[in-house]
Amino acid sequence: MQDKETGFTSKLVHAGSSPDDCGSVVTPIYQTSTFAFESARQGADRFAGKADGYIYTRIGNPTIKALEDCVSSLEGGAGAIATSSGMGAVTTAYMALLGSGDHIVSTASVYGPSRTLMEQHMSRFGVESTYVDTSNVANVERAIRGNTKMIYVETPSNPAMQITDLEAMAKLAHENDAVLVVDSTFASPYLQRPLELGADVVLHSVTKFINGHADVVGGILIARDEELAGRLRKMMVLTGCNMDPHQAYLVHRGLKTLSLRIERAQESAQRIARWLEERRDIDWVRYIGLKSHPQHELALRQMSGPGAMICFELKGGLEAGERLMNRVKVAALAVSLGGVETLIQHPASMTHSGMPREERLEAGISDGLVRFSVGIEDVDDLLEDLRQALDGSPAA
Ligand code: LCS
Repeated sequence: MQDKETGFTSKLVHAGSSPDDCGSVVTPIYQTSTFAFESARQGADRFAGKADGYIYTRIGNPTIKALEDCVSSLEGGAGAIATSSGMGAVTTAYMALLGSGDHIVSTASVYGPSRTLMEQHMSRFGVESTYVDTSNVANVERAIRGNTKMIYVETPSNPAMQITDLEAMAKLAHENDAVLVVDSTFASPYLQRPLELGADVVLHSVTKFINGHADVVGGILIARDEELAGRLRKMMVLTGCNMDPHQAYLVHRGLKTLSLRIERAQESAQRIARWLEERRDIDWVRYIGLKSHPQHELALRQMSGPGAMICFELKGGLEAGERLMNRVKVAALAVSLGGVETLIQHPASMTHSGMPREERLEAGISDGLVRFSVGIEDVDDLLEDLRQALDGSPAA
């Protein structure tokens, strides 16, 4: 069956894999650094791009390719490039598509290191940047300059759950001869496919929902067309931030259950968010699936579901949040997200502690904001865990 004819979950299971000579139904781990040529001519032709075939694992490897082909098919891209980490994907996108004198407009509340890399390091190579609240299209319009070459958005954003209108961003980018790059980590391809909405490049930290089992760090870029995919691959190969075959095998294995995992976690997240919203000791809850989310409608127009990420603040602010985080027993107090296990963390002192406080507040990350990544445990256990942590007493 052709990939195009199958549904999303069938693609998850089958796309990219083809039985090897032994008939193995999963792509084996080609744990090799290099591939022998049949002749000097064949080696030369592969280097010259005149013949297909593998050369060296930093350039390409069958286990890595199986994962790349699967994710590219899920996103509807022309090609995907797996990287050592999500930050490897961010670095590759910046370095491949920007140069000295270019300008980028980006989401103020992007994952902290994506912004730090741009403002503190790409700037040393002459790349200019403006960070705005991209959930308001007019802010982006105002920030665009003659030398703007990239609009880089993260939607939903980490951890503030701000939503950026991808169709509007694609239109703005293309009217200004810029590319639209979307960090879609929080949604995964199951809930959001930015290329279908006009984006040029999508990237993921596969550490999160795509792998889903908290045992691998990795990243991936997916390009709209082959020319872009080629530029991104060349940069990945030169910077050396390739994925490893064993890493690729684990990510591909985890990926196969993406839709099942998200469906389960999302159903629980919806219940937990509603439960939190009703409690008097919670100041506010932000979850895309709640009508109280300021961009509930836009989110559900460009995403097929609200996902598994919730953020909230307790009335007692950070102190109360710390008490909650120290008391949970089922949820783990840990950074990262998107895995089968529920995780809780405090962005202001953990994932986003590298951001100046003023920038953090502007990005919607208040001092007391707690981020909750819902896993696939029994929802009643998660609710009871939160209840005992908030009330500080066992159930009567
Ligand atoms: N993009 C987003 C939206 C992320 O959340 C992260 C990591 C990255 C890129 C970078 O990916 P990595 O290199 O870690 O694979 N976010 C993390 C977080 O929220 N907690 O720990 C890591």
